[in-house]
Amino acid sequence: MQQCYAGQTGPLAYQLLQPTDRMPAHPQDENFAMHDWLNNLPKAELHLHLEGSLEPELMFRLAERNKIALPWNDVEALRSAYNFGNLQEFLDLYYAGADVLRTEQDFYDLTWAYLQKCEEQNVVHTEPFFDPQTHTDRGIPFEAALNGISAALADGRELLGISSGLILSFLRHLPEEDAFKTLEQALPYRNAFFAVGLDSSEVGHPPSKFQRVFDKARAEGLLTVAHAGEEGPPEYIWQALDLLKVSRIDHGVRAAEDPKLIARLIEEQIPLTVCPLSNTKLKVFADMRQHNILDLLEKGVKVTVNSDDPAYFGGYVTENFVALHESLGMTEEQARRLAQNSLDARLAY
Ligand code: ES4
Ligand code: ZN
Repeated sequence: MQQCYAGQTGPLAYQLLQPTDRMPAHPQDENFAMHDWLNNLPKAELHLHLEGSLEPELMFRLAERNKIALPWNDVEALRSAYNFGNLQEFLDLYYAGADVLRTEQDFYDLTWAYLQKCEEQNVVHTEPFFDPQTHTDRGIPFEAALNGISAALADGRELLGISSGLILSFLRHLPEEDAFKTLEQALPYRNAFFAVGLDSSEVGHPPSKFQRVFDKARAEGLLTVAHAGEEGPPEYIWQALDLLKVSRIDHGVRAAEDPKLIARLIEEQIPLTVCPLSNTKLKVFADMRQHNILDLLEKGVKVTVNSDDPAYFGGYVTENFVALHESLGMTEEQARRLAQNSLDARLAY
């Protein structure tokens, strides 16, 4: 019999809604705010770190449950620490926060909370990342993380009608050898994920460092994706395409500096999973008004809108769409194209 993970606020208490029940109303209806229209637009999320969806409230609850002392007094003190000058400053806090995740139930609760957000925002399909090394390096069994996450994704499919596929992501600041060990550890559960990815500190850790482990993953029938061109140069995007043979680029906004690369992304319709709020919170762009996502869209690049680490960056997918509307004047027609791109760029079914 399947173990019951959900508590009082779990799936059984949750009202079932099919995505098709909530097709968008038209924004010309005066009473219908753009926020609601964007929220109701059916969309897929293709760039989301489950560890980055750990909201401060849940972090404190899990710390209490696992008898862990946090270095912040309360949720407000923690939230006020969310001021980042760059990617590394964020990653330091993100790894510290992930320390409250200890048991299979913790990983279930984390994933279930994220899926409830998807349901609220009409995210009908999601392809989240998780970072096994963030947990195994702290002595947490690989199976605790994978089983908790997989059980929640299965409940999301069954109870919320949200389809999904999991991406196992390697930490690029660690040696390739460690990524090999992680892949070996994961292969007995080959059916629990469909792709491997590459994340963490980008600059100084080019995709070429992971060519052999990605070769091995592809030989096992896994698809590949990689973070590239977030803080790193366009060269890292070329490497992700040519050496790691990725199906999508995560972030990729620095491709704009290389016209030949842009031509290739358009020609081959390679999706970019862009994360606008993340990019401004981590100072990839100084201000949302400088973000290049709509320029890329109008050039014909297959860009999508994603939340990356929503608990840390100020919002989920809807809030990212709203920011593009408010700061860049994204139109209804552009929003539809961005949402359609996300559905077209799905890799897992
Ligand atoms: C990440 Cl924004 C970002 N970049 C690279 N690695 C990450 N892991 C979680 N968020
Ligand atoms: Zn990311």
